[in-house]
Amino acid sequence: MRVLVTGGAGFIGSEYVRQRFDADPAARVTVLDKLTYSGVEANLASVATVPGYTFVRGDICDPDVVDQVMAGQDAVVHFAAESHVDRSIEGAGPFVRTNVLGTQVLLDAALRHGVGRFVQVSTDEVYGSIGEGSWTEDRPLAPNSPYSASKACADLLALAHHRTHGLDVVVTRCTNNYGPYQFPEKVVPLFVTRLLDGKPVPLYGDGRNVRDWLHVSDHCRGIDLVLRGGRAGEVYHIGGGVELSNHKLTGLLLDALGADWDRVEHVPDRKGHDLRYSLDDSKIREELGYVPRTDFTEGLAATVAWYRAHRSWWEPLKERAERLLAHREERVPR
Ligand code: NAD
Ligand code: TDX
Repeated sequence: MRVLVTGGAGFIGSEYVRQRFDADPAARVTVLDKLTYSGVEANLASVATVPGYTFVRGDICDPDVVDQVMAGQDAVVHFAAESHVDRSIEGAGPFVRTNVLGTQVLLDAALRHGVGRFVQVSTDEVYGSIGEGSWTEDRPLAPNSPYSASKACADLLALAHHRTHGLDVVVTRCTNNYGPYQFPEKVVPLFVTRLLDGKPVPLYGDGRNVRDWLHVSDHCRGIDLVLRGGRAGEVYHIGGGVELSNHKLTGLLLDALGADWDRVEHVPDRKGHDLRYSLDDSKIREELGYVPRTDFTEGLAATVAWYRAHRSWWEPLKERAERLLAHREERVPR
């Protein structure tokens, strides 16, 4: 199967590509990535010389580039996106452009080239926030941030291409990922790298917001199951089954780094901050045999150890990651 992976130089996309070549060294994968601030070509260094691997630097919003790379592909796994909620609050433009327009450009090209399957990688955030219980795949979308609104829009466009044109589309929606190679703006790598640098960590609001944590390798195995066995036109949830408040997560990270609560700065809350996300993922478990394999305690310890051992990976990215933080600090004096 020839697969086009968009956003393959990012956190989750690069794990997917590495995993695919680990499973099948003869795999054929083309990565299309613009290398925005969060794209790091070195994330794919371990596969760079594999014969079936091709890297194309390009924008998913560019119809000419997309047309060229789409030719001859059997499937698309679409990760490319603007992915950080806080950045979408600062400005929604790039989110609408890449997440909505870019997805439409890809869908149109996939249709034109008769691509056999299109996997739209999405998020639990499209449902909004849930106080109790868990969302099933048929729940209405009610996104709250510009990021999640743009992802919801992309999901609907993808499903519309299935219903209108018969394009073989499947949508995956997952919970919060953690693991190696995550850009140090998201809460786990931001807190770990700041603690390693002896700096304070900014905990938003009262820290009671809850997220469900999914190891990136389990997420990518789930995506691959959906690529191969999911039913066209369907949505599949991929969960981690580990719900933690941000306060609890912060405590675990402080313990892992041997730091105390005096390193935590209680900062003003994120605007429109969703209280809790929770997915019911029994559909993928029952239909496709998905089971997350990574124990959270072990996965988090391994992730902390990875950041400890890979300072040369994250240090050059910190300036890009923290520019937003610095900008916010200027606006909201503490
Ligand atoms: P990331 O920010 O680490 O990676 C995004 C990648 O997309 C980067 O390599 C970037 O260069 C590329 N990209 C951005 N705009 C592009 C464009 N216009 N053209 C081509 N490439 C472009 O993000 P991630 O955390 O790896 O997320 C991947 C996908 O998974 C996204 O679609 C995101 O919405 C979704 N997702 C992420 C999480 C999470 O916890 N990280 C959870 C649920 C869903
Ligand atoms: O500095 C911080 N302090 C803090 O308290 C940051 C960056 C975050 N937080 C809180 C906000 C959230 O409740 O931690 C929680 C997790 O925040 P993020 O890492 O920014 O993730 P989240 O907003 O939950 O979104 C993530 O999961 C769903 C990804 O970034 C999305 O791409 C994905 O769709």
